[in-house]
Amino acid sequence: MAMDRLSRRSFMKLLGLSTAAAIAPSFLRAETSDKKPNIVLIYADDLGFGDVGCYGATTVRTPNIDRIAAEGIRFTNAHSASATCTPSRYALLTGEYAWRKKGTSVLPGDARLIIQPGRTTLPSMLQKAGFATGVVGKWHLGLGSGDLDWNADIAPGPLEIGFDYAFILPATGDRVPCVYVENRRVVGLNPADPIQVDYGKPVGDEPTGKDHPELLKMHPSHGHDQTIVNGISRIGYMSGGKSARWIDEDMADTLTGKAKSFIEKNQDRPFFLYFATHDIHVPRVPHPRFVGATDMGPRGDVIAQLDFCVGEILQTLERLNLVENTLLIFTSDNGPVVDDGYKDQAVEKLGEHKPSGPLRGGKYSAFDAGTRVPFLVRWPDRIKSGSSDALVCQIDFLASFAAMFDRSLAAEDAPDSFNILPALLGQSPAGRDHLVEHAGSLSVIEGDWKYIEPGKGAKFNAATNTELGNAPEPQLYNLKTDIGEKNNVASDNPDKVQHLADLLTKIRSSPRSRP
Ligand code: NG6
Ligand code: CA
Repeated sequence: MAMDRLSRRSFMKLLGLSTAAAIAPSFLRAETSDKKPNIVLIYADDLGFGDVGCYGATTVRTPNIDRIAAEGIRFTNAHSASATCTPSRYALLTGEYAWRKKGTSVLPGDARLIIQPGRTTLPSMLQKAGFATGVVGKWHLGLGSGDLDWNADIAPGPLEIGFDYAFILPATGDRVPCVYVENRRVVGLNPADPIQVDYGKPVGDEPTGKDHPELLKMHPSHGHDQTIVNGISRIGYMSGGKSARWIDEDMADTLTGKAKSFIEKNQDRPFFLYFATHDIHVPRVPHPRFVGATDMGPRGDVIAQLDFCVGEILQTLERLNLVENTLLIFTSDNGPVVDDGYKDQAVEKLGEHKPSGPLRGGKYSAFDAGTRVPFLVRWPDRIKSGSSDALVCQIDFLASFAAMFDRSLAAEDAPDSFNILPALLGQSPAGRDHLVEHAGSLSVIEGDWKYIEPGKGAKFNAATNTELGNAPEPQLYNLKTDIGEKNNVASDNPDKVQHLADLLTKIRSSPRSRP
């Protein structure tokens, strides 16, 4: 007889057992593994391949993240779909390469929603499969349909594309409006002090970082000199909403608290939580208890803070006996950057730490550190721990989970999402056979080879100190023998170059790459 979670819990109580998952009799465990797992996706921001202990970092301790690696699968060739935030998140939720759609690059905080309500998304598919769906944290996919009034209902947004619950930062920590939106409303807004937002010209009489640097507790190194909120100047102008403005120092705790309550509220049914942390994006403003947690200044300290927040999620799952049947994913939206626009000592205090590990480039870059990111999957009921070098991408979650829950996809759905479930669950060493990476130039990886198409973009960004990977000539790297992309072997392998250039042309000229 099928037993739902509630009755299973009551049954365990009757037996006088509290930690059901750990010590459940075998007939109950077998029953558990036939159930839909919960899915928790922890999506860090700007966390690099080398930024955490389980990928080689030694100057910051990340015991909680490392624990997921030890108990799950640590992927070494896993990618975000793009080297910046908005396009990665667009692809993650829609299963479509963002470069196919105009208007999907890094968005201002007053952009309209770029995902069409009604289309199949990762959360809408899971919602139809019976999951409670929630997003907590950074959104950065636009809100409303143009000329948004922040003082009224904010829609369309997450609730219109498949989430039952949302507690979000509209864009990024460094972009106005600096307020949280819960479902369709700004949290804590006083109607007598309405919010106005503008990305073109100043609004109200709020001081800016440009005119009043003496008011700043953290100074910009590039950009970020418009409205000052909480002593930090941002991108964009806002006025009003004083009672609703966030305090950066409290953001990690606020978001983690909301993520934990979502898990608690939905513990008795399958749930999907997309927990998109603000850490370790700029401005890096850890809570005072993490200040000095590392010797690397704020960038290191917010890694420690991120790890603490991950620990809170792990503990919540443990407390609620949800560990065994929760598929937990930890990854990042793009690669690392050291100076991303604030003078926060990240450069001066970096020391021996290598945010990109052995890879070349970082955030914004066509070189592999742009998209190759930490990627861990843990599901004690079904997955044996280990590591995998399968080629996988976050864009694949939609097709993979659709397959897992027997949801069929229409031809136009998730056009670039592959079912890589066997790789995700550690049952197969093979993931995708190819992947298009997106930064300035497009690249394509197939097997050991990576081709970066010729492009007119700059080779180097001095402000962020990033090798962008663009070049006027074709680039070809053998990632197996040259993971650092040091030797362009295009001229020695013209056939390979031609083959990969043709593959890229084919993918680009057809509306989908999914089989
Ligand atoms: C850049 C910002 C950077 C960051 C990035 C988006 C400046 C000078 N730089 O334009 O600080 O906000 O956009 O980051 O303004 S992302 O992770 O959301 O893609
Ligand atoms: Ca990012």
